[in-house]
This record gives sequence, structure tokens and C-alpha cells, in this order.
Amino acid sequence: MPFRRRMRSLPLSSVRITDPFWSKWQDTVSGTTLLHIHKQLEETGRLENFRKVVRGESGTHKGLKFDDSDVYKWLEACAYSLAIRPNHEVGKAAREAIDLIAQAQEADGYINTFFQLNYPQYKWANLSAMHEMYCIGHLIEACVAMAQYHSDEALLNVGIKAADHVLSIFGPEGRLGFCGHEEIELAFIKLSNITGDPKYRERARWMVDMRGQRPSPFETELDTGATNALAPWLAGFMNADGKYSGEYAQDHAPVREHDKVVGHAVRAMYLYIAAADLADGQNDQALEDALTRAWTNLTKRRMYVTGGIGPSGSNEGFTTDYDLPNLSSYAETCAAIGLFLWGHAMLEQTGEGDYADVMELALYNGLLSGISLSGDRFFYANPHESHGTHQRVPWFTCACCPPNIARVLANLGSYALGAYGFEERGLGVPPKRHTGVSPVDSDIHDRDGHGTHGRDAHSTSDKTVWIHLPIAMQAEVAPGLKIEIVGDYPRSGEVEVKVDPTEGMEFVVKVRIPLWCGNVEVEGLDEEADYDGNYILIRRRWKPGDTFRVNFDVQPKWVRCNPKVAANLGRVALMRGPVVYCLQSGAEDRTPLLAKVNTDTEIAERPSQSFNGSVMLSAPGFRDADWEDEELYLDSEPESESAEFEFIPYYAWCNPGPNTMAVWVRER
Ligand code: FUB
Ligand code: ZN
Repeated sequence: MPFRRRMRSLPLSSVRITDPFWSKWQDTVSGTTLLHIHKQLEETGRLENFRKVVRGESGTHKGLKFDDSDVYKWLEACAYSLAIRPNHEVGKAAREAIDLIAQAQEADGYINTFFQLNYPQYKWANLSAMHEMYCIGHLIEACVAMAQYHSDEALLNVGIKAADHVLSIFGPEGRLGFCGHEEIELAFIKLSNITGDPKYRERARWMVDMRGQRPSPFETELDTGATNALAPWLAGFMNADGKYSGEYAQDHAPVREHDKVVGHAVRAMYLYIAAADLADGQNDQALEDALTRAWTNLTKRRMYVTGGIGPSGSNEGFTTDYDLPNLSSYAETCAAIGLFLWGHAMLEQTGEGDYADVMELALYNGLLSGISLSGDRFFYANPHESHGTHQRVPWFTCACCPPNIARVLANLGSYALGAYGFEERGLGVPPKRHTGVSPVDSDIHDRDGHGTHGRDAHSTSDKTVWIHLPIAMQAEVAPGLKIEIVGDYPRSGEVEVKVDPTEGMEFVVKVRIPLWCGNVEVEGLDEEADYDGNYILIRRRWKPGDTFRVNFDVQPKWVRCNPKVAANLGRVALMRGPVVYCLQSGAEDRTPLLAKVNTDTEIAERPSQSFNGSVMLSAPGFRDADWEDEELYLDSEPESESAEFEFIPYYAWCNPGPNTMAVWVRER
């Protein structure tokens, strides 16, 4: 099915999450996380680097070369959070940072405090390792968010100036170059969407298309003065068997030839997010096929049961099929975030609920595990087993994950629903400034009335509201159309949907049936619901206050793993709805490793207020006894005693201190 935009997210300003679980997280981000991150940005010198530039200092940069991006991601998170939770302190800190960034930008649009302070002679001298475009990409995302939700034209102009600076150097008429760490491509697309100027999107397309071609700009820079001075280790990442490979930065082959995910996981995700959006309406079969192949390879062979991805710390990324070690799993929080965002981009282009399934999986597990319940401690790598040595920490030298998770949680409302064919006016998007045709407008108008991309029961010419994540919320889909969802999904599978147009209106409502849900019931409609792929499809003339209920079967299930994953042989994992569970004990107590669960008996459920509201699960089994320390081998059956094991949600493990933990436990 051709990639064509089948829906738009609703802006945050139109969605109010009332779900107790997620609104608690959004309170935490607003009240704790953003201020905590701001403190770290100050204490670690990240904000001071901008001040140093403003003061005209030289040689005094502190931190990593891409530390500016932490400031930008935090600012983006502030833009979202302030749109839904006004907070004076956060607003003041964000305002000061915006002023600082604007002052630090050079007249030609360049901005990167590492190079401005320490290495002005090496600006743009190394693209594969130095992250200059990556940082500008995050700056642009922050600018777009601030413009969208706070009408901050001044900051948007900073982003535009930086983007235009990049465009003035790199492009088909200029220098062949793109960033080793993808990011600017997806940011350029957002910038085109908000300004209405297609040139940024087209430059993103060029960057995505040129990546992986030969000669590679990365190969030629491997042995230069700048590289030897700043990244002497680079060849170790970019070469394989003594030759240039480029896999680490997805530069091994043109994107249309990709058949599996390789290299650095976050980089790969950010590339594919942009590529999915660029495929929109192009009838570019080769690109669509490549994206589908890469997605299939990732989700069927290289993804943890939690939606964590990228098992290896040495390249912060992918290795081989079925290599999913538990104890050493890297599964960077940012990589799960990237998967969530790529899933969203694929969902918007295909309307296929499988992508939302993976988004949901990553969200409730591998992504959420990256932040403590208190909101001020983080995991960078997310293990799937621990022997009591892992610990969440307040910050990292390389601190990409904390602001990244803050921006996703604050922006959650915009991922929960999709809308197609409704008027967009008044939904918080500022007027487009460019006189050319906006990609946003052209999408909608070109496709209305085509009606050729539909599936069995549904044409994309229908006005449609998509419910991807049926958490409790109140949303204004369009002027004159509200949707309210009531319930406590997925703690409870019972969800009530109130569709509330101000006057009768015909359109389709599609509710995703999650992959994990064996049975779903729809009640309250006069007519039978249709089914379209993994969506319930209700097409009717809706009247004010029409209400229907969906009952998702959330009963817990044991999950087994393909035996090619050696680490999970003879083991099972426990899921309830989209939530993956784990066994945890005190750091010194090895019960999770010694447990053997009995999967034939019923799993007991106990609603609990712990962990921001969850359901605790317990199952019976046996616990092997620890042996005498002197014994290493025995030729008899080890002793074991019967036990009841209580499982907690994986996202909540290691709060507050170190624990022994296992996601995959032995099956009796
Ligand atoms: O390189 C920038 C970010 O820092 C990456 O996305 C993370 O993997 C970490 O290396
Ligand atoms: Zn990260």
C-alpha cells in the first residue's frame, strides 16, 4: 500500500490527557524533570558554554562536542510541557535559554559552542563525528515547538537562520555533505511544515538520498587534520576489515538498498523517521520497500520484548539477528524513543496499526524504563536482567536521554490520536509564512477525493479520527468536534468513547485493536462495528454525545521467545496488555535468577497504587536453593522450594535503589 499521509497528529493544545497514569508522568515532567535537567545544564556548564560565546571567550568550552543538543532538547520539552502545564519557573528558565541561544548565534547563522569556543578553525571539517548538523537539527526542533505552541517567532528565526546557513553550504549546488548522526533531516521536514517553505524538506530529501552513495564524504574525511585532532578513533567506527564501511552511520548503502538495521541505533531510527515522511505521496516503491524491510528486520529479529533496541554498547547499536542478551543489553533510552517516533512516522504514512503496536510497546516499557518514578533519575542503557549492580543516576556525561524522554512524555498527547480530512484551523499551528504551497496543505487537498488508497472498508477520502492509544483524554479534533475517552487503559480494558460533534456529522472513527489483545468487544452502537485490518471501524453520522464502549482483553499472558535467542532458552516473560513485567528482589537476593515459574496455573492480579498506578501480578513456581559456596558442580537435582512470585512492571524496576531483576525467567 503506497505511503501517503493518512492522518495528522493533533497538536498538544487540542488534547488534554486525563488518564491518571500519564497525567501523573506529565505532572512529574513539569514539576520535577524539567527543573532537574535545567539544574544539570547549569551545573555541568552546558548553558555557561553559550554565555562564554556571548562574552567572546576562546578555548574554554566545557563538556562534549554535542552538549548544546541537550539544551535544545530540554527547550523542546519545555515548549510541550508549558503548552499543557504552565509553570513559571520552567517558563523563566526557558526564556533565558532562548535569549542566550539567540545571542550566541553568529551573524551567518552558525551556532555550536564547542567549535565557536575551542575549534573555530575546524567548523564543518568533519561531518561524520562532529555532530554540528545534529545539534542544529535539535535546535530547529526546539524552535518549531516554541513557534507552534508559544508563537515564538524570534526563536523560530534563530532556527531558520541556522537552517539557511546549512543550506548555503551543503546541497546539490554546493558541498556534498550530511551529518554522521542523522537528525537534521527530520528537523528540516518539521521546519518546512511550519514555515510552508518546501526548501528544507527538499534538502532533507537530498541528504537522505546521498547517504550511502559513493564516494562517501565520510570516507574522505577519515584522515584529515581535523579528524586526527578531534576524532582520532573515528576509523575504528567507520571501517570494517580495514576498509571503509560506513555501517555505523548508515552510510554503507543507499537507503533504498537497506534490508536490515545496522550501526548506531539512534542514528538509524532518526534516518528512517525522515525517510518515512519523505516517502509520503512519492510512489517511491524502492524507498517504501526498504523501510518496510528494515522495520521487519528490526521488529522480528532485533527488538527486545520491551521495545528496547540496539543490544551492543560498543557501537551503541545493532549487531546480528537474534542477538538479544539480557544482562548486557544496551537498549539506550534514546533508541527506544527513536523506535517510537519511527513507528509513528510509519503509522501516519500507512495507517497500519502494527506500527502503533510497537509504539505502544516501546512507550510502556523500553522507553519509560529510562526515567525513575521520581522523574530525576535515569537509565541510559536499559538492562533486561540485573545482578544488583545497575542504578539509575541523576545525569550522564553524555546526557542525550534525559531531555529526550522529557520531550516525548510532555508531547504524548500528540501521538495518541490521528485525524484526517478535518479542518485544521484553530489547532495551534501558527500561520505559514511562505507563499508557496505548504506540504501540509498539499497533502490534505491532493488526497481528498482520490479514494484509491483505502483498505477493505475504508477509503482515505473519509474524514477519520484514529484512536491509536485509547488512554483517557479530552480532545478537540477540529472546530466543532470533540472526543472524550474515559477509562484507565490498560490497567482496565474497559474504555468509553464519547464522540461529540456540535451538530450531526458523518465521519469514521477507527480504534486500534492491539496485537496483544485476543478478544475485543464493542458495545453501545445501534449497528455492528466493521473491522479494517487491526482497527475497529465505525462509520456513521455522529450526533452530539454519541457514546460507545470498547472492552479490550488485558488478561496477563506468558510470552515465549524464538529459540534462536540463546539468552531466553527455556524462559518466559510476562505481559499484561502492552506492559512487560519483571521479577525483582533486593540487590543481594537472587530470587529472580533462581525462580522457575509454573506457567500452567492462573496468574493472579492485584490492582495497586504503586509505580504510578499499576497492576501487580503473581504466579506460583519454585525457587532453587543457593548452594554451599564450596560446591561448584553437583550430580544431583538441586533443592528447590515452592514459592509465589510477584511481578512488577518492567518500567518501574530499580526504584529507588539497585535490585536483582529478570525479565525472562525460567519456566518450570
Ligand atoms: O551522539 C549523540 C547521542 O549521544 C546519540 O544519539 C546517543 O547514542 C549518544 O551517543
Ligand atoms: Zn540517549
